[in-house]
This record gives sequence, C-alpha cells and structure tokens, in this order.
Amino acid sequence: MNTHTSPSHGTVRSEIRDRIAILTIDNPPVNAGSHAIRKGLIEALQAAGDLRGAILIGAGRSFIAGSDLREFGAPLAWPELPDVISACEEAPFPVVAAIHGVALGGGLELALGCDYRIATEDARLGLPEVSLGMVPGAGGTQRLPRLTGRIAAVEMVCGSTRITGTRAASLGLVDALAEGDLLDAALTFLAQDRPKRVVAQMTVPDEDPAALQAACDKALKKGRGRPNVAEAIRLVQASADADVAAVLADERAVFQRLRLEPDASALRHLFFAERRAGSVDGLDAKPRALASVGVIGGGTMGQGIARACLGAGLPVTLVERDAAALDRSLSALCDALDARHARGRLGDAALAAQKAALRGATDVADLTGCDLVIEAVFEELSVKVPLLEQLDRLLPENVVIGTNTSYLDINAMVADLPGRSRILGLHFFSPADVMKLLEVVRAEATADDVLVTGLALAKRLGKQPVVARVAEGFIGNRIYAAYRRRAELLMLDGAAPQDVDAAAQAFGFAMGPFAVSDMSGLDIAWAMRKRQAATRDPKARYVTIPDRLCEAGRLGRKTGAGWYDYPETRPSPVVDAVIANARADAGITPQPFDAATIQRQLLIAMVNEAALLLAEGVAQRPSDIDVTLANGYGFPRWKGGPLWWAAQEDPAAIAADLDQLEQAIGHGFARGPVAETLAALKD
Ligand code: 3H9
Repeated sequence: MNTHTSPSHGTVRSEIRDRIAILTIDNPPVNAGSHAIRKGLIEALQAAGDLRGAILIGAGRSFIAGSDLREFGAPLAWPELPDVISACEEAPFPVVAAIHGVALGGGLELALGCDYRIATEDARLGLPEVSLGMVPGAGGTQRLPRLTGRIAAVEMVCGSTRITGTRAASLGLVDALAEGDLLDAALTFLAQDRPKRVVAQMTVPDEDPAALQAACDKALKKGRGRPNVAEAIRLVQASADADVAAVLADERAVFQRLRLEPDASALRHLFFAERRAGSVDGLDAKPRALASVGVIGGGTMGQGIARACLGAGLPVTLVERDAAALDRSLSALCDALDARHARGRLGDAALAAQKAALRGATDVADLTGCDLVIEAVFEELSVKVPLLEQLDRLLPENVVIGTNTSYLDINAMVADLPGRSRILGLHFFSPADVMKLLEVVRAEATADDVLVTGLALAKRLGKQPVVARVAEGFIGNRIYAAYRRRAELLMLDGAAPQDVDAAAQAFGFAMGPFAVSDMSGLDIAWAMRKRQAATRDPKARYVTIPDRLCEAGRLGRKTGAGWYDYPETRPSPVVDAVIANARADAGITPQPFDAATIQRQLLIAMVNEAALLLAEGVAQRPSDIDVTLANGYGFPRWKGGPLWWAAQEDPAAIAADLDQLEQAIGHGFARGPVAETLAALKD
C-alpha cells in the first residue's frame, strides 16, 4: 500500500486490488479536505497505471466534511480542489466516490467530479457554502444541476440543506445505494465495467421556467437577499449555458472573492465558536446516562421541551399537578405532533413512535426511573424551590435534575438541598423544540459530570449549548436587557420607536427591539419592573413610557396595540403622545439620532454588558457571547455576533461609542473591560 502525505493534516492511502485503485482519505476527525488530502489525491491519481477504475473512500466516520475551513482566511496552496477534480475527470478510467457519513461542500464537489457516486442510505450530502457566506467553489453549482435539475439544486445550494443517501438516489445525485459493506459495494459496482461519464459534460435537464423562477425567488427571500445567495442563484441558473468551462471559472472567481469578505470571516468565526461553546476548558468528565427524561409542568415551555426530547428519540414522562391539567397538556402535545405530521415534517412511523414514547403522570414519584428530570413549572421561587426540594428527596442519586429558568438565582434555590451537586440550570428558549439555543447553567455546586450531561443533552436535541454561570438573565437575557434599555433611552432622548427598529433591521436583525417587545408582550417586562421597583436606584435614569403603555392596556400584538398600532403595524399617535409627555416630565429636549448612531449605540450596549459578564466569569469566553446572540436573539449571523462585530471596528471609534453610552446612561453606569475583551477575541 502507498501512502501520500504532506506536512499539513491528513493522508491518502492507495491500494490496488484487481486493477482497481482504492484511495482512502484519512484526516481525523471528519476528513476535512486539507491541502495534504488534495495533494495526496492528485499524486495517487497521477501515479495510477493501467487501471479498470478507482474508488475514493473515507476512513473513519465520513467521506469528506468539506474543505478545511482553517485554510480559508489565506491564499490556497496548489493543488486546489478544481485541480483534483480535473485529475478525476481526465483519468482514463472511471472514478467512483463511495460515500458514508457526510459528503459536504468540497467533499460533495469532489464526488460530483467523479464519474459515479455510491452511498449508504444514511449518508448526508450537502453544499453548506452559502451558510458560510460563500458559494460552492469547485463546480458544485454546475455539476449538481446536471444530475438533479436546477430547481432541486437551487434549493440545496441556497438552503444549505443536507439530504440523505436515499433522497440523493431519488434525485439522481447518487447512482447506487450500498447494502452491506460500502467498499465491497463500490468494487462490485465497478466490476460491471462502467464507462467513463464526466458529469460536467452532461446536459442540464429542462424544467418548467416558471417553477424554476419561483424556486429562485423563494431561495432569495429565504436567504434575506444576501449577495452570496444572489450569486449562487445566478450560477445555478447559468449551468444551462453551453460554455461550462466559462461558468466554472466564473464560479471559482466568485468563491475566491467571497471567501475573503467580512461575511465569510464572520461566519467561519461562528462555525468554530459554536463548536467550542459546547465544551468547558479543562473539564474532563463523562456524561451520565441519558436514555429517558421526565418533564414537570405541561405549559408552553414544558410541552416544547417534551417535543424536543421526543423528536430526539428520548422517551418522556410528562408530569402535571392533576388529571385535568395532564389531559389538557397531553392532548395539546399530541395535537402539535399531528400538526407536524400533517405538514409532512413527521413521517407515519415517527409520529407513532413519538406518541408511544410519551407517558403522563400526576405524581413526581413516577419519575424515579428517569435519567434526567427537567422542571419547567412557573417562574416563581415559591413554586420552584419546594418542587426541587421534593425532587431531591424522592429521586435516586443518579438522576440529574434540570431547572428551566430564565432569571432566577439557582445557587440560592438549591443552597439547602443535600443533592445540589446533581442540579443544573437548563434555560430553553420558546418554542423549545424550535429554538436552537440552550443555556446550560453551571451553579456553584453543580458537579462536572452533571454539567457535561447537560451538554450531552443539548447535542442529543440538536441544540447549540452555551455554558453560563448564575447571574440575573444569565448571558443572553442580560445582554438583551442592556440592548433594550439603550433602545428605550434613545427613544426618550429623541428617536422614534420606528426609527430605532428600522436601524436595527438595517443592521440585519430580523426585527427591532420595539417590534420584538410587541410580539412577546409588554407585560412580562412590566411585571419584572414592578418586582424590582423597591430595589431600583432612584438616581438611575428610568424610562416610564412602557409602564404608561401597559397601564393603558397596550400590551403588544395580543391586545392589538403596543409600541405600534395593529393589525397594519403603524406608528401610533397615542405612543407619540406618551413619549412627548415623558420627555416633558424629564425636561428633555429631543435630539435627532441618525441610523448609524442608533445602530452603534445598540451594539455597544451589548458589547459593554458582554465585557462585564466575562469579567464576572458568567460567560467563559468572548466567542460564547457571539454564539448566544446569534442563536437565540436574531443577531445577524453574517456579522459574527456583537463582539466579533466590535473587534472588526476601529478601537478609537468603539471607545467613543462607549463614552457616548456612558453619558446616556449616566448614574450607575458600569463600564466593562471592552478593549481587553475584544483583544482576547482576536487571540
Ligand atoms: C467548502 O467545502 C467550500 C468548497 O466549496 C470549496 C471548494 C474549493 N474544516 O462539528 P463537530 C472540525 S466549505 C475544518 O464538532 P460533529 C470541527 O471544528 C466547507 N474543521 O463534529 C471540530 O474540531 P474540534 C463545507 C472542521 O460530529 C471537529 O471537526 N463544510 C470542518 O458534530 C468535529 O466537528 C462544512 O461546512 C471543516 N470543514 O459534526 C462542514 N468540519 O474537535 C461543516 C468539522 O477541534 N461541518 N471540523 O472542535 C459539519 O457540519 C460537522 O462538523 C460534521 C461533524 C457534520 C462534519
């Protein structure tokens, strides 16, 4: 056996069996397509003698997870992926890609450069470049439509969707599905003397132009009109052009430009940040068993958590306080599953399996057999503390207990419990089966293996975990509160709510802070302000406007009026009058704020709060803050998160923004170590 290595990561081993070359790509953990792999492949292909064919196959758990993203911030060294693909196409024998695990990005493009593809049923194939701010750079937009048609290709490329081997076979992307051993299946496939078949020379199938246009329009809208999405659509459209070489060169040039642009750098930052966020530096513990879950409380949050667990194949016992409440919760849960089934999101077998895995109970003693029990009862100490005490008394020691809270002090809640080391916070976001973020809260007493069980749960549920220490609002809500406070002060000092919202949207948030508040309801924050009234510093600036709106019954969309009038979402003269009164009461002469100032002030409020959280040890690392805001609060991913954004800005401008923030907040302002935080992000 020959081995082709180079100083960067990975090797390609080649072995000849019965005049078929088997080239095994080996670059743990996921076979990223590094320079070493590209070089190894091209050397192995060029060294091949008189052969009947070649098979490209991955060692370990994958074919190829895409190009090595660590190489993308600098010039790419020869050979580049198109060179390797040319070697496959020019080889005088057919080349087969044998795919298991994932074939993503450049990995799928390499497979498309082969004459044939054979895959396992559960393999995952996709072109995720668009979600990384780029377009496929090695022919993905040209070869894929030749096999699947342009409609399916636009959907796959622009949506960065990953499809199974089975689906890929039905689309014509895969030529055969492997039963049993993949390599044996590929050898058998080649034994049938396959002719050479270069995908780039095939013609793109004709499709209904109106349906194609509709797919493109939909993809552009879904991709929020980002420039790389528009480029991807243009390139897939152009795959029907006669001159494939010219369009391939065009695609390559667009890819080379986009990969070095700020959107792509920000998205790569998030890619690596998201993977780090699920770990705790220096922690070496194994998760406890996680085969069944108990959920206490069948309200919106409890039902969402139950659905998330069922969707991940975990049996769930849902506990409610009495039979009537349990009945209501279970039927609401089953209705939600039926609705997913009706929309085609859940197959017949999955629906039946999830319903069979759901059990109800009215006594927490029925949860003794669960590995993890999550309480999702009312967000009130007087309800949660006695429940946790009861759980700690009743449940065997091995059972991990999660408390779902957004604000409460978990350390104080569990201080008197003998089993406090098995308790952690699990802050789900509503709807819990949809929202990606899960704050895994490490209380003072939480044992290491309990914490990593929380992280393992997040992975199992397909969620993005971020580890937080206990603090009011943990990471996300505390930063969001600082952002909202700044928005309200901007309004008090002169900006209209719609100006603040428009500026936030222009930056890339899906909605501005006032529109979000109308959507979630103004009463939640109102209740909190009332609770905090006694302890509020009377010298700190306080914006009375939302209180006046609540008193007037303007609680947001649900009451038909909040910061805006509904249903048309119009600025409201009533709100204008409340704002004018508040300014007059506070002796404020309104000043104009341009959109750029509003944006920078909203962002610097987040950045300052993030720096404080890091200094307090609530968040582990700056990149975790970015992951939190991008996954739970609608921060535009292509800006990389608030700290990544700030780290790209001129430090003097950031310092000036901070001064302006300090001036606006006035008494009680806490200035965080922003410069140090941003420097740490660059390390
Ligand atoms: C591309 O291909 C562009 C082409 O068009 C260009 C043509 C010229 N690079 O996620 P995990 C690391 S764009 C470098 O925790 P899992 C990851 O950081 C690329 N490293 O495991 C982690 O490292 P560590 C398109 C990568 O089992 C470790 O592998 N490709 C890459 O949950 C394990 O990863 C993608 O976008 C990479 N490409 O999931 C692939 N991929 O252990 C995206 C992974 O040090 N990758 N790593 O923290 C994935 O979706 C998942 O990683 C995968 C495994 C499903 C593969």
